[in-house]
Amino acid sequence: MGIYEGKLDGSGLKIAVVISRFNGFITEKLLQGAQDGLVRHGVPEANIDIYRCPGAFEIPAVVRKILEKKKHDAVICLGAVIRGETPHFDYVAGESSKGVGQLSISSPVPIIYGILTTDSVEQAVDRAGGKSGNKGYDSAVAAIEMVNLFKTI
Ligand code: INI
Repeated sequence: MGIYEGKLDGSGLKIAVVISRFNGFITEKLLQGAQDGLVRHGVPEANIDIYRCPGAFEIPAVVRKILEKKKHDAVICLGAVIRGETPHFDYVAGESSKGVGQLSISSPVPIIYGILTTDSVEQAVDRAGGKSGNKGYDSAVAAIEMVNLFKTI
């Protein structure tokens, strides 16, 4: 019997972060959390590459280009899709999660889904450094764990 799990040691890892500008007052907080989580777990600041794109819809395409370059140990996706009065929410949230999900299954390196999909601005604020923590920080920790888990498989 073997039990395999990833250590939370980010030393030497090279991480790509894809962040969308839409709802930037939320996504910038997620980015701060992600940078904090990476650096606190040993990822050198110089090894973090940040890629900005317009909205969550564009995130999967950026991830695909990053994967082609084979330069990173993991890719973290950060975005905020907040439900409005229009059905746009469902399309954007659906396409971004489907796109990132599909890439993640076939990717040789872990891809982390740190895209908030919330019913209200308040719920997004809660998850971007508010009372429910910071999903960016959580995504950083998940990325490091997954990279190290992959190494054991
Ligand atoms: N993009 C988001 O990241 N979050 C949203 O809440 C959002 N809403 O609600 O419209 C959003 N739309 C823009 C979309 O991601 C694309 O950038 C745009 O459609 C251009 O392709």
